[in-house]
Amino acid sequence: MSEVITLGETMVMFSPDQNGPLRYVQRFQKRIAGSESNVAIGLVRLGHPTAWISRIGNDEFGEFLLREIRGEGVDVSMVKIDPEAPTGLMFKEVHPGGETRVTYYRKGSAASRLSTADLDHSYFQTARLLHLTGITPALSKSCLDVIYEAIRLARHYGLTISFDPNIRRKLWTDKDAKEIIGGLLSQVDIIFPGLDEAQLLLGPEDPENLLEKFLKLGIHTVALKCGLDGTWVASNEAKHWIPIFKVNQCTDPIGAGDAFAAGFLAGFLENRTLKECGLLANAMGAMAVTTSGDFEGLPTRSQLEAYISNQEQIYR
Ligand code: KDG
Repeated sequence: MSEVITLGETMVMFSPDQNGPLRYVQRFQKRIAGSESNVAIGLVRLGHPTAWISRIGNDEFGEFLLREIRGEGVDVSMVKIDPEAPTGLMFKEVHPGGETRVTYYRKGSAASRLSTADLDHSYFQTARLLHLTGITPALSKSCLDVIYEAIRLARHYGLTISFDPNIRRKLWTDKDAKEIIGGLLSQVDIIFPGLDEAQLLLGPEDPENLLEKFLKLGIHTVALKCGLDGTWVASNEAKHWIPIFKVNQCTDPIGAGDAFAAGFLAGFLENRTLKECGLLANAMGAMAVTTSGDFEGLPTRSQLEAYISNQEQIYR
């Protein structure tokens, strides 16, 4: 049985083979993109059995993404095929200077029709941790209900709940994100906000005040990602600042946050100290950006350990 359960939408992602407006692009690479399945793959590579719950359409794109995620060793036995809706798609557009924009074709997708009936209680009985993101509640009303029900089941069966706000401005307004995610905060145990997300949720404060505010809400562990300024990790017992690892070339930043979450959660599941969890998370994030694609750069355990012992951290 899986140690971790996660749920959400994964799309087929088309990545252009040249920069510039998509109207001029002739060729794309076909990959997959989904925050929660990225975390699942990251955890499996580090040795933590993980299940991913979702829906796919009854189409070739659904078959493709399921085969990819299953091929990475994630338990996909709870994924349902929805004959009435397509698998969601996403296109990347890379602008000069490397800025990446995304266009979604996911409204009404199979995964946006995820329902509380898709949650198998027997999985919650045996798992240790539930990982959720703020993408799922933005997809539809039924997805929001799934989030509430998953939290209820996790509480009932004693699972730790981790949450990455992952605020996607193409999916909802800041006001809705603040209201819905804000309402979930007191239900989660571990949170991985970026600094901008934390400020949107709790106000324009500095990192240390934000840590305090999250802890006051009853969240027991906070890992606040401050980009090149490193990561702050805090619990009621400890607080540390962890520098980032030096990255010589950032090939593709998308997926770094998911890698970070996978590293941190692996440390948590292994009862590592807060500081060690933060270090694993930063190393995973740094490794992920060196490769194209959301999850392709995620390391195995031995690759992660070798990376940490050989790399330089940036203290200023
Ligand atoms: O975290 C990476 C994700 O943003 C990407 O894979 C696509 O899940 C995705 C989303 O909904 O934006």
